[in-house]
Parts: sequence; C-alpha cells; structure tokens
Amino acid sequence: MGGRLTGKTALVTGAAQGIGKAIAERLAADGATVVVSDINAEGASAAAAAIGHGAFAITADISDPEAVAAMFAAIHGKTGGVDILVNNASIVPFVAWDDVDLDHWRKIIDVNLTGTFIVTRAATDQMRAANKAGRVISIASNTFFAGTPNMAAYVAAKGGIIGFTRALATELGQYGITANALTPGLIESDGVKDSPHNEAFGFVDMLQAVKGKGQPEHIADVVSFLASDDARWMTGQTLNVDAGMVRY
Ligand code: NAD
Ligand code: 4PL
Repeated sequence: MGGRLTGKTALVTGAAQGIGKAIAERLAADGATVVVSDINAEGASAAAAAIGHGAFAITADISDPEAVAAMFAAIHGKTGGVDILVNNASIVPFVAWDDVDLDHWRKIIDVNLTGTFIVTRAATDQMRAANKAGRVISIASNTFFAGTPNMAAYVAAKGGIIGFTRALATELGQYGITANALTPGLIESDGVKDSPHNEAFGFVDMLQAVKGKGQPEHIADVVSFLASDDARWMTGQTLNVDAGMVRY
C-alpha cells in the first residue's frame, strides 16, 4: 500500500493530536505531502515535525473564514493546491442536556458544522481551479446513529455533516470530486483520554461486536482507503467504523 498517495497534497484539519494526527501520519506514509492544520500552533508544528515526509504545519481556526483563506493561499504557494481534504477538527464536548444553553449550541454548530463548510468551500474551489479529481473525507461520529447522551449539539452537527456530504457528492460528481463521511465509535484519542468520555469504554465494549478499545489508527486506515484510488467509485457515502457497536 505504501506510495498510493504519492504526488498528492492532503490537508488534515485538527491534526495536532488524536485521530487527526494519526490520519496525517498514515497519509504521509502513503506518500502524500500532508498539511497538518490546527488551531493549536505548537501542537501542529510538533506533529508535522514528528511525521516528517515533507509534512508542514499551518495554524488556522476552521470557523474563521479569513484564516482559512490564508491557509489555502499558503497551500497553493507551497504545493499547487489540495487534492485530499480531511475534515477532522471539532470540539468534542461532554455537556448534560440541562447545561446545553444557546451559547454552547452556537459554538458547537459554528466550529463543528459551519467550520466544516468553510474549509470545504475553499478546498473544493481550489480543487476545481486546478482540475483535480479531489477527495473530501469528513469525520462524523456514530453518536449520530446512537443518539449518545451529553452531546446533543455535537450529535446535531455530526448529522449535519452526513447530510452535507450527500448534497456535496451530488453537486461535485461532475467535476470528478468525491465526498464521503466516516463515523467512528468511541476512540481513545488525546481529547477523549482527558475527558469524561474516557469512562465510557466499558459500556461501548459491551455493545461492540469486535471487542477492544478503539484507537486513532483504526480510523486512519479507513481514511487512507477513502483517499485512495480504490474508493473512486464511492461517493455520498457514510462508512461506520466502530467495531460493530451500531449496525444500520
Ligand atoms: P481531539 O480533541 O483529541 O483533537 C481535536 C483537534 O481539533 C485538537 O487538536 C484541537 O486543537 C483541534 N480543533 C478544535 N477546534 C478547532 C478549530 N476551531 N479549528 C482548528 N482545529 C480545531 O479529538 P479526537 O477525539 O481526535 O477527534 C477527532 C475527530 O473525530 C473529531 O471530528 C471528532 O468529532 C471525531 N470523533 C471522535 C471520536 C472519539 O471517540 N475520539 C468518536 C467519533 C468521532
Ligand atoms: C460512542 O464521537 O462516538 C463517546 C465522544 N462515545 O465523541 C464521540 C461514542 C464519544 C462516540 C463519541
């Protein structure tokens, strides 16, 4: 499999840590030039240095259109433009329903859903300007199927990403660009390890068909497939990657 993304530029948002970092590592190992993007500048630089293979860091808040425009200008200057976009950045909250106020709702929708739109808007414009058979791969969550508690705004945003992916696939197919989503189950990422979600592994394991703790690499390997030529006949789809916790 090594080298199947040689010559491609891949942008991974939220790649300073966790699942995004594992995706960036995997796509770099596949031969892509990887842009490690994050709101956390130090973390993004450290991750890009650790990954090597020509990976470089760009600091950007996905919910800030000006920062995102500057990021795509920098990518164009350095590599000629993005071939593969992985929408991974998001806030992963743990907030009980009684604490879900309008400020929380707006923040989560603004970053997780509107931020995904802002980056995808710029990326698909850049792909089409360069006549690239681009790939948009968005990380949703199996919480959309499970209705997981303590995450109402997050679950709504993830459902929005799945709907957005379907519409995007329809509109971009004519340009040879595909759009697919992926729904991880609970994964032992840096963010989850430092949050109350870390207490849920026992419950989730009970529901899984295949037993064990989900790891960032379990997701990165499927993203590599979706980014590769092997997935060229798939678009508008959502792949569930959760050891069989939910079946649909
Ligand atoms: P994480 O919290 O470990 O990492 C998220 C990264 O995104 C961080 O580096 C953070 O700085 C960055 N980020 C946050 N807001 C940003 C913004 N506005 N602009 C740019 N970067 C921003 O999270 P993770 O667990 O690795 O999750 C990665 C993705 O996988 C997310 O989309 C998450 O919703 C999804 N997911 C995670 C799990 C899980 O159990 N870990 C399950 C399903 C889906
Ligand atoms: C099953 O996306 O998919 C907790 C935290 N449990 O973020 C998630 C499950 C979490 C999940 C998620």
